[in-house]
Amino acid sequence: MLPLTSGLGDRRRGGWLGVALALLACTGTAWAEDGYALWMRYVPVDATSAGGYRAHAQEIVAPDRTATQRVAREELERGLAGLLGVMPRLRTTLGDGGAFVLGTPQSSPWVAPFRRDLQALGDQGYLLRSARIGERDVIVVAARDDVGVLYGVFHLLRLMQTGASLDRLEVRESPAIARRVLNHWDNLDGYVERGYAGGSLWDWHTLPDWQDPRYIDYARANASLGINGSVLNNVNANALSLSPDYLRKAATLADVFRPYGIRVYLSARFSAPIEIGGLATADPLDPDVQRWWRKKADEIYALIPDFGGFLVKANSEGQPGPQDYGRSHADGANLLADALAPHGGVVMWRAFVYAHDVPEDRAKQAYNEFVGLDGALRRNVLLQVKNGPIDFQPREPFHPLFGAMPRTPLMMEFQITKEYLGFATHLVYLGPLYEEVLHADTQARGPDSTVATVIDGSLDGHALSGIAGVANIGDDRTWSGSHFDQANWYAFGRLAWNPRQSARDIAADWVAMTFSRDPDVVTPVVDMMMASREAAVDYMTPLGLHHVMARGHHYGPGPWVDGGPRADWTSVYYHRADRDGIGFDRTSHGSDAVSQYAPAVAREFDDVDRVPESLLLWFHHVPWEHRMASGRPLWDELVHRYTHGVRSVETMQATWDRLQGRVDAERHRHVAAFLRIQRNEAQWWRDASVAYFQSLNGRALPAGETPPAHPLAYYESLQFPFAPGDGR
Ligand code: GCW
Repeated sequence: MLPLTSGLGDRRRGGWLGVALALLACTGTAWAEDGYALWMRYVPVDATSAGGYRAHAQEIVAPDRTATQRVAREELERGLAGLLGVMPRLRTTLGDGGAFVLGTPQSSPWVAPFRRDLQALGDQGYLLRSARIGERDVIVVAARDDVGVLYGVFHLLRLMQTGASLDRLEVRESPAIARRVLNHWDNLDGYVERGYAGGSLWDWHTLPDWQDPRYIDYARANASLGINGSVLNNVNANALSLSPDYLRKAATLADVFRPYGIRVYLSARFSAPIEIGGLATADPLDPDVQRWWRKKADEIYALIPDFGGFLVKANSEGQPGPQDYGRSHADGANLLADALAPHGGVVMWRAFVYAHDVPEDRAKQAYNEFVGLDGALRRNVLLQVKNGPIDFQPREPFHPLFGAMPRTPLMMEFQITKEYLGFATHLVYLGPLYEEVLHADTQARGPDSTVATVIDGSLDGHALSGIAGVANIGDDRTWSGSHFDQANWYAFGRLAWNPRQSARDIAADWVAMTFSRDPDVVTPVVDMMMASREAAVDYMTPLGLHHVMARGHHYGPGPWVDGGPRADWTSVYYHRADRDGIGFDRTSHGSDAVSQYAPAVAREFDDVDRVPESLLLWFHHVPWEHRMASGRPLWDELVHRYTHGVRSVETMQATWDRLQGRVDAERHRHVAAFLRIQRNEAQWWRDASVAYFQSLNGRALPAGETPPAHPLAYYESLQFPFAPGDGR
């Protein structure tokens, strides 16, 4: 090991932090494993790997003229201090030891010779290569821009964190999707809608004067995944976010994030010209309104020169919008797009729209509203479409708009926060859900028209592309409210960079970095994660059921939910169960939602014998005796699935128990406690659902199945006025 003091004279910002970390690395993990460090723990690697890595770690040769260049080399320094316990010399010219060489052809003469190798890379892409420069064996982290170098450093650190060899290193990466964005549903009072990880990270009250150091760690974590945008405020927006005071606060966050390649965006309230502009209307065709938005955009860009743009929820769930003035969504989106265009900003207009007064199947409404607007939106508008046609349910078919608007860049909206998947307490790894949707084949232009090819712009030739995840981040020490929910932030980021990756591989990286590289930990934990989403589907909404949770806060089961302001906010609307059968008939004989898909997909979904059983009750209303692939009647299969979901959680508990001693005690205890909550809530879901459906069909439980612990009335009587995250 190099002496800890080596190269200190050449050290600038971040050096002392590195020294402290190196000391910690030498003394082992002396700090508490409370989850704060996320997947960037940088704990010492084993001696064999360390030997190989150290050969390169005598020097970091990197430019330090820009803020991004500095954070790239600081991160590498921090990582090496932790992983290897070494303090490489920081240099701007190549010395005589093994080195990591960072830079772009413009920023570093040592990288300039790789210019041609970089040509095929996209913006923010990077090259990692083991190379010889003169007599020196070096690892090159090269990119066309500074942010690419930063991303390359994080990739290099990941390789070391997961124990990969750096010999014959040749990695080329370019992001598939241009805008990789987190949507925070954070209100200005610090409350996070559908947030289960404490309050908002943004302390609007103390901004802009106080910049919580946590903002930097937030930016580091996102940059480590390639996330390059952050919408700071809730789509149920408050117009004050656009007032001068709040813009100055947002500008400060933008300043903090900028070195990490993260642009700030804001959710814009459509009626802001009235609320903070003093106008009498927000009509998009009104010249005063147009002028107001242009001036607002000018004001924003004067403060935030790289402002990303606006996210808008309009004419949805009570939010104001262009339809309030008899105008279309295109009129509304184009109004904002025209104001932002001179500055290079974009509008992310949400397709999550369903009307109050339309008796149409809710699953069809967004498509009906938007499909006719293809080609009518400005070039700087992205339509942000939820992964499925209803609302972030444990399982939905892909949204029929994907593939149906070839002239419009469609961006994906996933939910990372688990509003419908057990909040923060249930261990549900969302990688398989994201993967299932991204890899689904829309068949829109023939086979291999996957959702991924729609949103990365390749199917229809769009340069503008995007993907958003509704953040699960709050001020909880774990960031995400639980240790395992960090994996969902992580998987979102990795899939946003490359939607073709496998959720399993991503989980394996995450476990190795977050808990342990020991294969006896990685393998069982990855298996547990990979099975977890299906477990939740089974104990909550098996076989294509959806939207059967409790009203309002969505905590726990509520298949009996009926009445209230609108039918499509009830459960009975969606499951349509009665004495004879269950399921929503969306076939050509029913609501005909299937016809919104490309013909090959529509035919499959329309046919009760071909539709995947996992979506059976989404598309079909079938009798309780309907014969399933297992040979069981539907009712028996349904009960079997519910029970199987509970058993799967018990299997997760057993797996986790066996890992005691292999995972640090603090996090082990936390996860074990949450798994107990999940086990009990899985049983609650199963029992309440079985009791309810049995009350309708009067059927006996299949042999061997245990009756629900309580009568139906008990489950119906449960109230949770303080359940977290409720909309307000
Ligand atoms: O899933 C629903 C949530 C609302 C949310 C809405 C939306 C921000 O229950 O809380 O509002 O979706 O996506 O707009």
